[in-house]
Amino acid sequence: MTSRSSPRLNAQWCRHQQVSREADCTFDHNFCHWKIEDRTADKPDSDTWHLPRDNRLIKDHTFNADGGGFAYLFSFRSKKESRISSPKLAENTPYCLSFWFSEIYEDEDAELSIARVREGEEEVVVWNIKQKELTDPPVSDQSPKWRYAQVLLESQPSEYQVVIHGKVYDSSWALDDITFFPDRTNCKLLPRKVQPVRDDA
Ligand SMILES: [Ca+2]
Repeated sequence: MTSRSSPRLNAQWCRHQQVSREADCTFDHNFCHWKIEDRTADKPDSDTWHLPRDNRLIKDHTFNADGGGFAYLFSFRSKKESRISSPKLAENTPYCLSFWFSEIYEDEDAELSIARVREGEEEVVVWNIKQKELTDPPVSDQSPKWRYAQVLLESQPSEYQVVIHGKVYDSSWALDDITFFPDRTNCKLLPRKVQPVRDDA
């Protein structure tokens, strides 16, 4: 599994692999180990990130298949926000977080961001994009596109979580194929329009 000779390092390496696998998600059956933060008993699924049923606007990214398999947040002329949080990520490990996202319908107010969170500490936004900044290719009501994104999560001194925060007014965000690559530091910030990065690690 690894050529590292120290048993302690081997154990640490295996744990990092395990926690990153737990945080990976293709959304094909459920949210894996991710949690919808704002789900409440009296709130229908459609008010939060959810798995769409019979969505014909965009195909799932994993299999290019109709009928779901991605996380989806939409709103029709009302401000809506929803967050999903990852399982705990290991300390002392840099991760390259990669995922695919798409926007459906033009919406000046739509925004998507990723923050590093740890209990008792202020959240740190590490990736953020407004829909109006997506120009390559431009947003199209007729043919939404999956866009590749990645961001380096610097090594942290203690466990933490990642939160994906979607905001919409008159559109949708779709998310798919979240993958954490432990110890990969060659991890260019994508897409290029992403801002701001305030990771102070
Ligand atoms: Ca999928």
